[in-house]
Amino acid sequence: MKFLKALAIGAALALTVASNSAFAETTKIVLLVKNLGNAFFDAANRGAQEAAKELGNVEVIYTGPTQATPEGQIDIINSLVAQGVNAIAVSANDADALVPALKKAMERKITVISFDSGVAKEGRQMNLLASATDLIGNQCLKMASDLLNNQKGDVAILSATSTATNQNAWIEVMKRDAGKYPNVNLTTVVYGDDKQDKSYREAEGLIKSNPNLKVIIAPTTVGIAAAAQFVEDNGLVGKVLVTGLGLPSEMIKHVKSGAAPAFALWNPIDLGYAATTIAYNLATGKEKAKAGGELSMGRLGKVKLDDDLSGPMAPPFVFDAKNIDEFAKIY
Ligand code: RAM
Repeated sequence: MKFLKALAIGAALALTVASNSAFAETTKIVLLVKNLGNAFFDAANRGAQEAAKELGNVEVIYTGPTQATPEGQIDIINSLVAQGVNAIAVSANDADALVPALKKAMERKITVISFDSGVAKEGRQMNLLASATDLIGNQCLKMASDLLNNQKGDVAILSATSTATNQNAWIEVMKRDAGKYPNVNLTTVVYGDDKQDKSYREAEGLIKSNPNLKVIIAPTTVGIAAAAQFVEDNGLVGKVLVTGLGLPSEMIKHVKSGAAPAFALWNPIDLGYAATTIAYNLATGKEKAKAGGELSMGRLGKVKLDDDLSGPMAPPFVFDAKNIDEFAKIY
């Protein structure tokens, strides 16, 4: 009898220990970025690691392909599904191509969200936008218009990859709203694939093929720095001006040289922090993504979701000679 009682107590104890340890299990959240070697995503990872520390018992796995291709991301998603993780937060190289692999992940109870560059609705539980798409597109047009200084001029776009969800959405807005900035004559769009060398050569191509080109808008941190470098290397400062979306730490020298007097961005550290916090809350069942609902972004407040289950963070912020020293130290 005594023995049986001891056995029962032992079993009960084992159960408690098991359920406690299951509760204390580490939540594995993957930050799957467009490509590695991009300082913008390295900054987002800093925010993701900060969120992991704050949440406790969270491991953030920072990964991505070496080239910004959907194929590279699909291979990684498939291996993450096989290995078993709790959540994937992806910045997509293609809105649709990733959907089948991500659907498989969700069938295996892996939480999937997109951030920065979105996935189509059926391939994720929510999409975190750095900023409202209309605001970003119009900010780029306004900076180009201001740089033209009341003169009419040709303006070309140097983008990232041709399938990037975020850049394509911003370019669509720029094409739609260019008429609101009458001195901006939008000419062409080229793609540097978020590679420094290809972006540099594409900037060269734009300038050589159009002697009247006045401004290059590069809505990518890789493209804008490469274009400004080309302008500087070829003594074209003042003749062709560069603007778009850049990382202050990479752009400080180009602001100082005058190649890129003003550009915009949001805080990439906050973006990674928010994506990780949202992924954690969804993966642990603390929150659910609903159209018209809100999700917590920890120290950053809440994001409101639209019918597409997408929601924007803060408006873009403009950097120029007045504030670049301060921000280049941070990201
Ligand atoms: C590049 C990437 C990223 C984009 C920034 C502005 O680093 O393309 O997706 O948000 O630029």
